[in-house]
Amino acid sequence: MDEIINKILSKNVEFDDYLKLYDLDLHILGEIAYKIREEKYDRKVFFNINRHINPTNICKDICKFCAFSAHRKNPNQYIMSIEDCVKIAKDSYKKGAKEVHIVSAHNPEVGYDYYINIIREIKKEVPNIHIKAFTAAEVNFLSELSNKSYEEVLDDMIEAGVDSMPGGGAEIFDESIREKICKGKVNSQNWLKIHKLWHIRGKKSNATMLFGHIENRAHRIDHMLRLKKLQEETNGFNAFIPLVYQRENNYLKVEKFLTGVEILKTVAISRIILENIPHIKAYWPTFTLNLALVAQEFGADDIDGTIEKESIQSAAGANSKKGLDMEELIYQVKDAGFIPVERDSLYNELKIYK
Ligand code: V47
Repeated sequence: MDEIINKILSKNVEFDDYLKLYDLDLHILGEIAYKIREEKYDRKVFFNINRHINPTNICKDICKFCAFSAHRKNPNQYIMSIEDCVKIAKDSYKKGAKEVHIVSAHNPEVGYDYYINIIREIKKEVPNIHIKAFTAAEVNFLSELSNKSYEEVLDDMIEAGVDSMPGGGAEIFDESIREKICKGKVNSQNWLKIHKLWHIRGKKSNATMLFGHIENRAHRIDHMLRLKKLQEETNGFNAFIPLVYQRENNYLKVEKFLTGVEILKTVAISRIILENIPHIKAYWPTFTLNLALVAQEFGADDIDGTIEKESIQSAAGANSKKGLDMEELIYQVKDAGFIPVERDSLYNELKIYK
Protein backbone atom coordinates (compact mmCIF):
# COMPACT_ATOMS: atom_id res chain seq x y z
CA MET A 1 0.00 0.00 0.00
CA ASP A 2 2.76 2.46 0.96
CA GLU A 3 4.36 1.56 -2.33
CA ILE A 4 1.26 2.65 -4.26
CA ILE A 5 0.99 5.92 -2.35
CA ASN A 6 4.68 6.72 -2.82
CA LYS A 7 4.45 5.98 -6.51
CA ILE A 8 1.39 8.23 -6.91
CA LEU A 9 3.05 11.07 -5.02
CA SER A 10 6.29 10.64 -7.01
CA LYS A 11 4.37 11.55 -10.20
CA ASN A 12 6.24 8.81 -12.03
CA VAL A 13 2.96 7.00 -12.51
CA GLU A 14 1.78 4.41 -14.98
CA PHE A 15 -1.71 3.27 -15.92
CA ASP A 16 -1.62 0.21 -13.66
CA ASP A 17 -0.56 2.30 -10.67
CA TYR A 18 -3.68 4.41 -11.08
CA LEU A 19 -5.79 1.29 -11.45
CA LYS A 20 -4.32 -0.13 -8.22
CA LEU A 21 -5.66 2.89 -6.34
CA TYR A 22 -9.02 1.10 -6.38
CA ASP A 23 -7.44 -1.65 -4.23
CA LEU A 24 -6.67 0.77 -1.42
CA ASP A 25 -8.87 0.93 1.63
CA LEU A 26 -11.58 3.57 1.13
CA HIS A 27 -10.46 5.63 4.11
CA ILE A 28 -6.82 5.74 3.03
CA LEU A 29 -7.79 6.68 -0.51
CA GLY A 30 -10.16 9.30 0.89
CA GLU A 31 -7.44 10.73 3.07
CA ILE A 32 -5.10 11.26 0.10
CA ALA A 33 -7.88 12.86 -1.97
CA TYR A 34 -9.13 14.95 0.95
CA LYS A 35 -5.64 16.38 1.49
CA ILE A 36 -5.59 17.66 -2.11
CA ARG A 37 -9.08 19.11 -1.70
CA GLU A 38 -8.25 20.67 1.66
CA GLU A 39 -5.14 22.38 0.33
CA LYS A 40 -7.16 23.92 -2.48
CA TYR A 41 -10.37 24.90 -0.70
CA ASP A 42 -10.21 23.91 2.96
CA ARG A 43 -13.81 23.13 4.08
CA LYS A 44 -15.58 25.14 1.36
CA VAL A 45 -18.33 23.51 -0.69
CA PHE A 46 -19.23 25.38 -3.86
CA PHE A 47 -22.72 25.67 -5.32
CA ASN A 48 -24.52 28.03 -7.67
CA ILE A 49 -28.07 29.21 -8.25
CA ASN A 50 -28.91 27.90 -11.66
CA ARG A 51 -31.73 26.77 -13.91
CA HIS A 52 -31.67 23.89 -16.37
CA ILE A 53 -33.51 24.36 -19.67
CA ASN A 54 -33.94 21.41 -22.04
CA PRO A 55 -35.62 22.92 -25.12
CA THR A 56 -36.49 19.69 -26.92
CA ASN A 57 -36.35 15.96 -26.17
CA ILE A 58 -36.68 14.71 -29.76
CA CYS A 59 -33.41 13.04 -30.68
CA LYS A 60 -32.03 11.50 -33.85
CA ASP A 61 -29.56 9.47 -31.75
CA ILE A 62 -30.38 6.55 -29.50
CA CYS A 63 -28.10 6.41 -26.47
CA LYS A 64 -29.01 3.28 -24.58
CA PHE A 65 -28.63 4.87 -21.14
CA CYS A 66 -30.85 7.86 -21.92
CA ALA A 67 -34.41 8.08 -20.57
CA PHE A 68 -34.83 11.76 -21.43
CA SER A 69 -35.11 11.58 -25.20
CA ALA A 70 -38.50 10.69 -26.64
CA HIS A 71 -38.70 7.04 -27.71
CA ARG A 72 -40.80 3.95 -27.06
CA LYS A 73 -40.32 4.22 -23.31
CA ASN A 74 -40.96 7.96 -23.26
CA PRO A 75 -43.59 8.79 -25.88
CA ASN A 76 -43.99 12.40 -24.69
CA GLN A 77 -42.22 14.44 -27.33
CA TYR A 78 -41.85 18.17 -26.93
CA ILE A 79 -40.33 21.23 -28.55
CA MET A 80 -40.34 24.42 -26.49
CA SER A 81 -40.75 27.73 -28.26
CA ILE A 82 -37.86 30.17 -28.12
CA GLU A 83 -40.20 32.58 -26.30
CA ASP A 84 -40.80 29.97 -23.59
CA CYS A 85 -37.06 29.45 -23.13
CA VAL A 86 -36.56 33.23 -22.80
CA LYS A 87 -39.43 33.46 -20.31
CA ILE A 88 -37.92 30.74 -18.12
CA ALA A 89 -34.52 32.46 -18.18
CA LYS A 90 -36.13 35.81 -17.32
CA ASP A 91 -38.21 34.39 -14.46
CA SER A 92 -35.28 32.44 -13.05
CA TYR A 93 -33.03 35.52 -13.21
CA LYS A 94 -35.66 37.49 -11.28
CA LYS A 95 -35.66 34.73 -8.65
CA GLY A 96 -31.87 34.94 -8.29
CA ALA A 97 -30.47 32.46 -10.84
CA LYS A 98 -27.05 33.45 -12.14
CA GLU A 99 -26.79 30.71 -14.76
CA VAL A 100 -28.95 28.90 -17.29
CA HIS A 101 -27.69 25.47 -18.29
CA ILE A 102 -29.14 24.68 -21.72
CA VAL A 103 -28.90 21.15 -23.09
CA SER A 104 -31.14 19.57 -25.72
CA ALA A 105 -31.64 16.39 -27.62
CA HIS A 106 -30.40 16.27 -31.24
CA ASN A 107 -33.50 17.32 -33.12
CA PRO A 108 -33.05 17.83 -36.89
CA GLU A 109 -36.67 19.04 -37.29
CA VAL A 110 -36.13 22.37 -35.54
CA GLY A 111 -33.03 23.39 -37.51
CA TYR A 112 -29.70 25.01 -36.70
CA ASP A 113 -31.09 28.50 -36.14
CA TYR A 114 -33.48 27.27 -33.42
CA TYR A 115 -30.53 26.24 -31.25
CA ILE A 116 -28.51 29.42 -31.90
CA ASN A 117 -31.49 31.76 -31.59
CA ILE A 118 -32.43 30.40 -28.14
CA ILE A 119 -29.05 31.68 -26.99
CA ARG A 120 -29.28 34.94 -28.91
CA GLU A 121 -32.74 35.80 -27.55
CA ILE A 122 -31.90 34.89 -23.95
CA LYS A 123 -28.73 37.00 -24.12
CA LYS A 124 -30.74 39.91 -25.56
CA GLU A 125 -33.44 39.77 -22.87
CA VAL A 126 -31.33 38.68 -19.87
CA PRO A 127 -27.81 39.92 -20.64
CA ASN A 128 -26.45 39.34 -17.14
CA ILE A 129 -27.27 35.67 -16.83
CA HIS A 130 -24.39 33.29 -17.60
CA ILE A 131 -25.30 30.94 -20.45
CA LYS A 132 -23.74 27.49 -20.17
CA ALA A 133 -24.90 25.70 -23.28
CA PHE A 134 -24.55 22.86 -25.70
CA THR A 135 -22.55 19.74 -25.02
CA ALA A 136 -19.85 18.67 -27.46
CA ALA A 137 -22.38 16.06 -28.66
CA GLU A 138 -24.73 18.90 -29.64
CA VAL A 139 -21.89 20.82 -31.30
CA ASN A 140 -21.12 17.71 -33.35
CA PHE A 141 -24.81 17.32 -34.23
CA LEU A 142 -25.13 21.01 -35.19
CA SER A 143 -22.03 20.74 -37.35
CA GLU A 144 -23.48 17.74 -39.22
CA LEU A 145 -26.88 19.41 -39.53
CA SER A 146 -25.52 22.65 -40.98
CA ASN A 147 -22.44 21.41 -42.82
CA LYS A 148 -20.44 23.92 -40.80
CA SER A 149 -17.09 23.08 -39.25
CA TYR A 150 -16.77 22.73 -35.47
CA GLU A 151 -14.93 26.05 -35.49
CA GLU A 152 -17.84 27.79 -37.24
CA VAL A 153 -20.43 26.31 -34.87
CA LEU A 154 -18.42 27.34 -31.81
CA ASP A 155 -17.93 30.85 -33.23
CA ASP A 156 -21.69 31.11 -33.85
CA MET A 157 -22.32 30.03 -30.25
CA ILE A 158 -19.95 32.68 -28.93
CA GLU A 159 -21.39 35.35 -31.20
CA ALA A 160 -24.91 34.50 -29.98
CA GLY A 161 -23.86 34.68 -26.32
CA VAL A 162 -22.76 31.29 -24.95
CA ASP A 163 -20.39 31.91 -22.04
CA SER A 164 -19.22 28.39 -21.20
CA MET A 165 -19.83 24.79 -22.26
CA PRO A 166 -21.20 22.02 -20.05
CA GLY A 167 -19.40 18.69 -19.81
CA GLY A 168 -22.07 16.36 -21.18
CA GLY A 169 -21.76 13.83 -23.97
CA ALA A 170 -18.40 12.48 -22.78
CA GLU A 171 -19.94 9.29 -21.32
CA ILE A 172 -16.97 6.88 -21.41
CA PHE A 173 -14.23 7.55 -23.96
CA ASP A 174 -13.26 3.91 -24.49
CA GLU A 175 -14.32 3.20 -28.06
CA SER A 176 -15.58 -0.36 -27.45
CA ILE A 177 -17.93 0.77 -24.66
CA ARG A 178 -19.01 3.82 -26.62
CA GLU A 179 -19.96 1.59 -29.55
CA LYS A 180 -22.28 -0.35 -27.22
CA ILE A 181 -23.92 2.53 -25.35
CA CYS A 182 -24.06 5.50 -27.72
CA LYS A 183 -23.08 4.44 -31.21
CA GLY A 184 -23.47 7.23 -33.77
CA LYS A 185 -23.06 10.18 -31.47
CA VAL A 186 -19.88 12.28 -31.22
CA ASN A 187 -16.82 10.04 -30.93
CA SER A 188 -14.26 10.44 -28.17
CA GLN A 189 -11.62 12.06 -30.32
CA ASN A 190 -14.06 14.68 -31.56
CA TRP A 191 -15.48 15.29 -28.07
CA LEU A 192 -11.96 16.19 -26.97
CA LYS A 193 -11.27 18.16 -30.17
CA ILE A 194 -14.40 20.30 -29.69
CA HIS A 195 -13.41 21.16 -26.10
CA LYS A 196 -9.87 21.94 -27.26
CA LEU A 197 -11.20 24.32 -29.92
CA TRP A 198 -13.45 25.93 -27.29
CA HIS A 199 -10.52 26.37 -24.89
CA ILE A 200 -8.37 27.84 -27.67
CA ARG A 201 -11.06 30.51 -27.98
CA GLY A 202 -10.34 31.48 -24.38
CA LYS A 203 -13.48 29.82 -23.03
CA LYS A 204 -14.02 27.41 -20.14
CA SER A 205 -15.89 24.11 -20.06
CA ASN A 206 -16.56 21.09 -17.87
CA ALA A 207 -16.04 17.38 -18.44
CA THR A 208 -18.34 14.56 -17.34
CA MET A 209 -17.93 10.80 -17.08
CA LEU A 210 -20.96 8.50 -16.98
CA PHE A 211 -20.08 5.49 -14.83
CA GLY A 212 -21.71 2.52 -13.15
CA HIS A 213 -23.11 0.86 -16.28
CA ILE A 214 -21.15 -1.61 -18.45
CA GLU A 215 -17.74 0.02 -18.11
CA ASN A 216 -15.04 -1.23 -15.77
CA ARG A 217 -12.47 0.50 -13.58
CA ALA A 218 -9.83 0.55 -16.31
CA HIS A 219 -12.23 2.38 -18.65
CA ARG A 220 -12.74 5.04 -15.97
CA ILE A 221 -8.99 5.50 -15.48
CA ASP A 222 -8.51 5.75 -19.25
CA HIS A 223 -11.27 8.38 -19.41
CA MET A 224 -9.66 10.48 -16.70
CA LEU A 225 -6.20 10.22 -18.26
CA ARG A 226 -7.48 11.45 -21.64
CA LEU A 227 -8.95 14.49 -19.86
CA LYS A 228 -5.78 15.05 -17.87
CA LYS A 229 -3.77 15.13 -21.10
CA LEU A 230 -6.01 17.71 -22.75
CA GLN A 231 -6.01 19.82 -19.60
CA GLU A 232 -2.20 19.84 -19.66
CA GLU A 233 -2.44 21.39 -23.13
CA THR A 234 -5.27 23.88 -22.67
CA ASN A 235 -6.07 24.37 -18.98
CA GLY A 236 -9.65 25.03 -20.09
CA PHE A 237 -11.60 22.63 -17.87
CA ASN A 238 -13.13 24.09 -14.72
CA ALA A 239 -14.69 20.94 -13.28
CA PHE A 240 -14.76 17.18 -13.63
CA ILE A 241 -18.20 15.66 -13.02
CA PRO A 242 -18.52 11.91 -12.48
CA LEU A 243 -22.18 11.11 -13.20
CA VAL A 244 -23.59 8.01 -11.53
CA TYR A 245 -25.66 5.98 -13.99
CA GLN A 246 -29.42 6.00 -13.20
CA ARG A 247 -31.09 2.79 -14.19
CA GLU A 248 -34.78 3.36 -14.99
CA ASN A 249 -36.64 3.76 -18.30
CA ASN A 250 -33.76 3.09 -20.65
CA TYR A 251 -32.42 0.34 -22.88
CA LEU A 252 -29.16 -0.53 -21.17
CA LYS A 253 -29.11 -3.96 -19.62
CA VAL A 254 -27.11 -3.55 -16.43
CA GLU A 255 -27.13 -6.31 -13.87
CA LYS A 256 -25.08 -4.90 -11.04
CA PHE A 257 -25.13 -1.36 -9.70
CA LEU A 258 -22.44 0.60 -7.95
CA THR A 259 -22.05 0.62 -4.21
CA GLY A 260 -21.52 3.90 -2.37
CA VAL A 261 -17.98 2.71 -1.70
CA GLU A 262 -17.20 2.33 -5.42
CA ILE A 263 -18.69 5.76 -6.11
CA LEU A 264 -16.60 7.39 -3.37
CA LYS A 265 -13.44 5.60 -4.52
CA THR A 266 -14.04 6.90 -8.04
CA VAL A 267 -14.48 10.46 -6.74
CA ALA A 268 -11.27 10.18 -4.69
CA ILE A 269 -9.30 8.74 -7.61
CA SER A 270 -10.57 11.49 -9.90
CA ARG A 271 -9.32 14.11 -7.40
CA ILE A 272 -5.90 12.39 -7.37
CA ILE A 273 -5.54 11.88 -11.13
CA LEU A 274 -7.05 15.17 -12.20
CA GLU A 275 -5.06 17.41 -9.88
CA ASN A 276 -4.81 19.80 -12.84
CA ILE A 277 -8.61 20.26 -13.08
CA PRO A 278 -9.58 22.74 -10.35
CA HIS A 279 -12.93 21.33 -9.24
CA ILE A 280 -14.55 17.93 -8.73
CA LYS A 281 -18.32 18.17 -8.76
CA ALA A 282 -20.44 15.58 -6.93
CA TYR A 283 -23.57 16.31 -8.95
CA TRP A 284 -26.33 15.76 -6.40
CA PRO A 285 -29.07 14.54 -8.82
CA THR A 286 -27.03 11.43 -9.58
CA PHE A 287 -25.37 11.02 -6.16
CA THR A 288 -28.35 12.00 -3.97
CA LEU A 289 -27.64 15.03 -1.79
CA ASN A 290 -26.54 12.81 1.11
CA LEU A 291 -23.82 11.01 -0.82
CA ALA A 292 -22.79 14.25 -2.58
CA LEU A 293 -22.06 15.67 0.86
CA VAL A 294 -20.13 12.59 1.99
CA ALA A 295 -18.15 12.86 -1.29
CA GLN A 296 -16.86 16.22 -0.04
CA GLU A 297 -14.78 14.23 2.46
CA PHE A 298 -13.38 12.18 -0.46
CA GLY A 299 -12.08 14.90 -2.77
CA ALA A 300 -15.13 16.63 -4.23
CA ASP A 301 -15.58 20.36 -3.55
CA ASP A 302 -18.76 21.20 -5.47
CA ILE A 303 -22.34 19.91 -5.54
CA ASP A 304 -23.66 21.89 -8.57
CA GLY A 305 -26.65 24.08 -7.81
CA THR A 306 -30.31 24.55 -7.11
CA ILE A 307 -31.16 23.55 -10.74
CA GLU A 308 -34.88 24.40 -10.27
CA LYS A 309 -36.00 21.73 -12.72
CA GLU A 310 -33.98 18.64 -13.57
CA SER A 311 -35.11 16.50 -16.51
CA ILE A 312 -32.34 14.18 -17.71
CA GLN A 313 -31.44 12.13 -14.65
CA SER A 314 -34.94 12.31 -13.14
CA ALA A 315 -36.28 10.67 -16.32
CA ALA A 316 -33.96 7.75 -15.51
CA GLY A 317 -35.10 7.47 -11.90
CA ALA A 318 -33.17 10.14 -9.96
CA ASN A 319 -35.16 11.92 -7.27
CA SER A 320 -34.37 15.40 -8.57
CA LYS A 321 -37.34 16.58 -10.61
CA LYS A 322 -37.96 19.79 -8.73
CA GLY A 323 -34.45 21.01 -8.00
CA LEU A 324 -33.31 21.97 -4.54
CA ASP A 325 -34.33 24.83 -2.30
CA MET A 326 -31.33 27.08 -1.56
CA GLU A 327 -32.03 27.33 2.19
CA GLU A 328 -32.16 23.56 2.39
CA LEU A 329 -28.95 23.20 0.40
CA ILE A 330 -27.13 25.66 2.68
CA TYR A 331 -28.49 23.96 5.79
CA GLN A 332 -27.39 20.52 4.59
CA VAL A 333 -23.88 21.66 3.66
CA LYS A 334 -23.47 23.34 7.07
CA ASP A 335 -24.90 20.36 8.91
CA ALA A 336 -22.30 18.18 7.19
CA GLY A 337 -19.64 20.40 8.72
CA PHE A 338 -18.68 22.34 5.60
CA ILE A 339 -18.82 26.01 4.58
CA PRO A 340 -21.30 26.67 1.77
CA VAL A 341 -19.96 29.10 -0.83
CA GLU A 342 -22.20 30.47 -3.55
CA ARG A 343 -20.12 30.77 -6.70
CA ASP A 344 -20.69 32.07 -10.19
CA SER A 345 -20.31 29.78 -13.21
CA LEU A 346 -16.57 30.45 -13.42
CA TYR A 347 -16.03 29.75 -9.70
CA ASN A 348 -15.66 33.33 -8.51
CA GLU A 349 -16.89 33.34 -4.90
CA LEU A 350 -20.08 35.39 -4.47
CA LYS A 351 -21.10 34.69 -0.90
CA ILE A 352 -19.60 32.68 1.92
CA TYR A 353 -22.19 31.32 4.39
CA LYS A 354 -20.16 31.15 7.59
O1 V47 B 1 -23.98 13.41 -21.09
C1 V47 B 1 -28.00 10.63 -19.48
C2 V47 B 1 -26.05 11.98 -18.60
C3 V47 B 1 -25.46 14.03 -19.28
C4 V47 B 1 -28.29 9.30 -17.80
O2 V47 B 1 -21.26 20.72 -17.08
C5 V47 B 1 -27.30 10.23 -17.45
O3 V47 B 1 -21.86 21.47 -15.14
C6 V47 B 1 -27.08 9.24 -15.39
O4 V47 B 1 -23.81 16.89 -18.98
N1 V47 B 1 -27.99 8.31 -15.69
C7 V47 B 1 -25.98 15.42 -19.48
N2 V47 B 1 -26.71 10.20 -16.25
C8 V47 B 1 -25.89 16.20 -18.18
C9 V47 B 1 -24.60 16.94 -18.09
C10 V47 B 1 -24.27 17.78 -16.91
C11 V47 B 1 -24.95 17.63 -15.73
C12 V47 B 1 -24.62 18.45 -14.67
C13 V47 B 1 -23.67 19.42 -14.76
C14 V47 B 1 -22.98 19.57 -15.95
C15 V47 B 1 -21.98 20.65 -16.07
C16 V47 B 1 -23.28 18.76 -17.03
O5 V47 B 1 -26.44 13.29 -18.57
C17 V47 B 1 -25.21 13.18 -20.49
C18 V47 B 1 -25.25 11.79 -19.89
O6 V47 B 1 -23.98 11.36 -19.52
N3 V47 B 1 -27.13 11.02 -18.53
N4 V47 B 1 -28.72 9.59 -19.05
C19 V47 B 1 -28.63 8.28 -16.86
N5 V47 B 1 -29.51 7.32 -17.15
